[in-house]
Parts: sequence; structure tokens; C-alpha cells
Amino acid sequence: MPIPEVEKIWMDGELVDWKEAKVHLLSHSLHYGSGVFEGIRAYETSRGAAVFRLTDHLKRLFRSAAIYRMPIPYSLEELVEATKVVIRANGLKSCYIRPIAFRGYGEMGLHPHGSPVNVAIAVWPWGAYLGEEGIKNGVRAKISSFRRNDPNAIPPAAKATGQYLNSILAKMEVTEAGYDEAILLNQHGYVADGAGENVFVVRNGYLYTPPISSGALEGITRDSVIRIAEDFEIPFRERELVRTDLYHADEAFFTGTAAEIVPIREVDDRPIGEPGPITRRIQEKFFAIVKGQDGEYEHWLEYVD
Ligand code: PY5
Repeated sequence: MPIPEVEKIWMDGELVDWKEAKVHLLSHSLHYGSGVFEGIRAYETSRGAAVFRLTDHLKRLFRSAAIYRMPIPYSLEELVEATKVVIRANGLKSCYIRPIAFRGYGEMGLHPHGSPVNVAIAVWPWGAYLGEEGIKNGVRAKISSFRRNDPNAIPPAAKATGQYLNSILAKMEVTEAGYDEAILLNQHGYVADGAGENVFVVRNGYLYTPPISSGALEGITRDSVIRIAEDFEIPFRERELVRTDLYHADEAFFTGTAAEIVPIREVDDRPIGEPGPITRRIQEKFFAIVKGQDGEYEHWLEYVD
């Protein structure tokens, strides 16, 4: 699906027209993947657009940049404000937000320090990444034959542009075989995460997700689900998972900003079944929170106006 165009994109401190938001062909990051990015969502609430955990997402952007020793020439506060500015400029009530900091046009050697760090924030209306149908009835997942990039090769702890080649290989493999989403194992064979989501399973009333050390991204939605589960007093453990933990799950689901909370109804052609009660409860709570209908989690919403 093509990206729905809106009016403006924030680029290096200015609002530029959507069609003019261009970079040079010889930008370092285009050749070597030397960029870091975020995926954030703003939701429509009764008090206007609210960005879900905006500051937490932007903090992760700075952590990603630090791994690659990329100095972002703006403060956290400036990028929080810039995000609100670009949402307002486009008059959006809800949207997906894609901040990116990347090594731009400067030098072509691998050492990145001779290339400037450019920063941009784009926003556009983006529906459910794995489909509305997926959120309702669940998706069919398949474990990819491609393993998650190793922490000592390309650290999954950063959300860097180049590392997504790994997810792209996995995504293509499984979707072209007729599945909805890929799950990646790490180099030791333990479950890491989805192509663009964290993975949770429920068994005998316990909720499990792989630890960050398994190669999972430190997802903001993952963290939100863990806190919701604590509030519901659903027993939770971070634990290394093998593929059969997915096959034996009573319930399973993906979490992510683009995907939101998506039940998994099948893994590798082994049925898990219809979305279960714990998945449903967490999903309902999550959507109430992001839409500003849950006072308890008000602090996770950063209002645009
Ligand atoms: N794991 C991976 C590999 C991810 O890319 C993402 C987010 C997550 C987990 C979930 O993290 P969070 O809950 O903080 O979003 N993926 C991006 C997103 O915007 C890009 C998807 C195309 O959801």
C-alpha cells in the first residue's frame, strides 16, 4: 500500500513540503544503512491527538544513536516539540510517526564521522499494519529460516535502518509462502521476536516473553503490556523460549507500534486457536489507554495541543 501523502515533513528543523523531502543519492546511510529510527503512533482522543509514550520512543532513538556513536544535533525536548509541530502542521487526529536520524551526504568511507547527522520526522495516517482482520481474529505466523542478527554482529538493541535487511528477508520468506508474519530465532535457536514485533505467549495462565538478551527489541508496546499484565495480576516471566513453546501456547500475540496487539492463531501450521481471554483483556485495555479512555495510564499520553 502506498504511503498516503500529507502536506509537510519536518527536516533538520524546518517544515518542508512532502514532495520536497529529499536526500542526496550519495548519503552515507543509503549505502551502508547508517541510520536509526523510531515508529510511534498518535491516537485520536476526546482531547485531540495524543502521542503514545512519545518521550519513551525518542529516548530509545537516542539510545540507538549512541550505539552507533551518532550525535543527534537536537535535544530530546526539541524532538518532542518537533513531533507535535509536524502533526499539527498536517492537521492529523491520528497517525504513524517516523523519526529518523541518519548519516547524510559527506564522505563515502565507512567511517561515518565525516558525514553529517540529518534528522527528519514524517507522519501519515497508517491503519493496522497486520490488518484489522488480524487484530480481530489473529494472524498465521511462521518461523523464518533466517536467524535474528546477533548482538555481536549488528546489535538488535538499536533500531538501526540497516539491520532491517534481516527482518526483510524473514518477512519476504514467510509472506511469499502464504503466512502473515515471521518470527525469528536467534543464533542459539531461542525465539527473538517478530519481523517488526515482540512476541508473547500464554500457557497455564502465565504470560511469557523472551528477554532482551534473546535479541528482542526493547519494545515500548512490550513494556506497556508487561505493566498492564502486572496491574491485572497476570503472572509474568521473561524467559528464553524455544519454538515448541510457541506450538504449546494456549495463546500467543505480537506487540508493536505499527502492529499494535495482534493475536497469533497459528505458528508453523500448528493451530493455537482463536484469540484467548488474556490476549483479549490486554488488547482491550491497551486500546482504551491509547484512546485516552483510561485515566490510570494518562501519563503515557502526550497531547499534541
Ligand atoms: N521488534 C522489532 C524488530 C521491531 O521492529 C519493533 C517495532 C518491535 C519489536 C516493537 O517495538 P515497539 O513496541 O516499541 O514498537 N517495529 C516498528 C514499528 O513501528 C517498525 C515496523 C515496520 O512497529
